[in-house]
Amino acid sequence: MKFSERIKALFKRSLLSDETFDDLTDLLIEGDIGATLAFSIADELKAVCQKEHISDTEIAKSRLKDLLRPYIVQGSLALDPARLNIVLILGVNGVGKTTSCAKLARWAMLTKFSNAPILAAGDTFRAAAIDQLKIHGQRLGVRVVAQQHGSDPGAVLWDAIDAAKKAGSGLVIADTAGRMHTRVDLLKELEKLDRVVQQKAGDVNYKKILVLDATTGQNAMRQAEIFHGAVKVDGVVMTKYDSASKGGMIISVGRQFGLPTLFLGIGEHYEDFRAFDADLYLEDLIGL
Ligand SMILES: Nc1nc2c(ncn2[C@@H]2O[C@H](COP(=O)(O)OP(=O)(O)OP(=O)(O)O)[C@@H](O)[C@H]2O)c(=O)[nH]1
Ligand SMILES: [Mg+2]
Repeated sequence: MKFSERIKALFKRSLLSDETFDDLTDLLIEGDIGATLAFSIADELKAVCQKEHISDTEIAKSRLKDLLRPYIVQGSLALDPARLNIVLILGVNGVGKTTSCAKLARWAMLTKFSNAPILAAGDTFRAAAIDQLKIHGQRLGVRVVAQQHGSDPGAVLWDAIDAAKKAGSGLVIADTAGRMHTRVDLLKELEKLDRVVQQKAGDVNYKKILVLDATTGQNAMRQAEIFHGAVKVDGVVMTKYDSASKGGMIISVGRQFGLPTLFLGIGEHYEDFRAFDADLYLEDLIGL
């Protein structure tokens, strides 16, 4: 059952008993909002309900929403129309990085931020990755800058930045290889790539987006900690929100690391991509 449906079911009980609040704690923990926050939110809600003599479960649910809202960090990508924007897409294997690159390129065209974004095939590690991005580029009518399999991702990025400057394109979206957050060598490589962009790119608006898969739950916390620790991430895309029964982990990530959520991936198609809206997310989560 979806998280929101379970919250709904919980509040369908006619009585707000101690058990209700205990069950709420469990449910919030299972929903990945983090144990500490789950306990404190359930306690606060109980206190509010007692103080205000709330017995109506709908009102209690709405108070729950009020209590959770401050913990949801919404952000925007903050692209700069006056400069070249470079967006580096990062994350562990298979979370949806390449798909998100393509979705983001489409989003940039749709919102008229850029009619000619450039995709950089920075995943030179996995054999099929370059072709995968090229196929997206063809479908979307977006130029893809790539080198051979096995080449240096920094060099690919540098090519893409060069091409964007020459073409007057305002936006480079760079795919990167999936790397497990437990592999120190791969993280070092990412730090190097980050330095290359910072040193070589000049006056650009440089953003790093971490892709987190909603179905991985609390493991996302560790991923955020390590990637953010390595290269200072600007925000998060939560993918596969459509296949997750919950999605509370962005609340923990926002609370723990101050990382805003920028977009939600809600399916496999290009259009299954939304700028993150904290209020809508909360309504969906709590099931209002
Ligand atoms: N349901 C759903 N599937 C998604 C979403 N985003 C990506 N996917 C799927 O997840 C799978 C992996 O996506 P990729 O974009 O290749 O992931 P990646 O992070 O680039 O993978 P690696 O390059 O191997 O690390 C594909 O089957 C995508 O269609 C999403 O928001 N919802
Ligand atoms: Mg990929």
